[in-house]
Amino acid sequence: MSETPRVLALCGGVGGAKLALGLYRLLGPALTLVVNTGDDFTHLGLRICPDLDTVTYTLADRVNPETGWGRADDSGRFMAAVTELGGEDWFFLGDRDLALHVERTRRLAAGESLSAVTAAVAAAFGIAARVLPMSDQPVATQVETDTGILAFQHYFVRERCRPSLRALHYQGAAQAAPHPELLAALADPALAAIVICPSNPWLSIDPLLALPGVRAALAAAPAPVVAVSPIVGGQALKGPTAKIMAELGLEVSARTIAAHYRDFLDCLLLDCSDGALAADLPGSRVAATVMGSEADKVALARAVLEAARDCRNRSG
Ligand code: FO1
Repeated sequence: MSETPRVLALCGGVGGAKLALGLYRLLGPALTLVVNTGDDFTHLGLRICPDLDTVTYTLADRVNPETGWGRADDSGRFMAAVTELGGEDWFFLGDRDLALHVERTRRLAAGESLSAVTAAVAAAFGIAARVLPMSDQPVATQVETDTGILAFQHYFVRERCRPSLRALHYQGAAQAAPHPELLAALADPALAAIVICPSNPWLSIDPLLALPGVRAALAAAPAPVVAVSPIVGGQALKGPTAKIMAELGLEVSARTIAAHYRDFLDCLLLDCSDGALAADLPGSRVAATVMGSEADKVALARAVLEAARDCRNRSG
């Protein structure tokens, strides 16, 4: 029996994790996920890695289905006690979720790498795919706004993305080493596909692309690069993507996503509602990209893998 060819996917939090789950259902251990850590921060003395946790909880069937982040069946007794003490309660940490932050903080303080901690958590939850932080060194996304520079979670959660965004900075990215397995996978001639999940390109994918050598390695990768547009029918399904694009002076369109990834992109999957754009975007194709049900996630994952196979066949 032939082995399932390996696939690498780059992803952020909630939106990206949906496609990650679809890919995982089809590929199991043949999937490697490299996850944005630009949103990570230290809060209440704990190291919090929201995108890694969202992906991990999603693959482990433990994610809160209402929010898409945090744990299912969680409670808020710790948070209520923080509020009672007049503490910082703007970032919700569920009681069961808290265990992961405490355990990660303890292991990091004992000298373990973020990769090792992430792998241990994935193993404890029975996840067969590789889940990797983009780097073991800290990178902190900073948001330059009309009211000053804000740390990512202060902008995203505390200020609910209200300040107008002017620019993004990925502090520490130039000094951080990309995860060695990311560079190895990008150079692997046997890799079947590189998938860019429908995460926010500026908030979730650009921190990864800011790591030394990643853009060049993507451009030189033997495997086809397939991205799924997070813009559907000229709008973001959820989250601040459309607002951010408008504030950066960009057209809110899948066309802008294609332009953003043009250095390395082989195929952009557009939603059916954006089918009219396909004629202007060479290499693009149309799929149902709105992922309500698990069947939708698997169907989109299948469309992504088919697109990659067609790219490989075309290039010989
Ligand atoms: N998002 C919110 O909008 N409000 C929260 O209080 C919040 C808490 C939180 C706790 C743990 C975690 O893993 C994620 C959490 N998120 C929360 C989501 C997170 O801020 C964002 O979704 C990502 O950083 C963006 O991808």
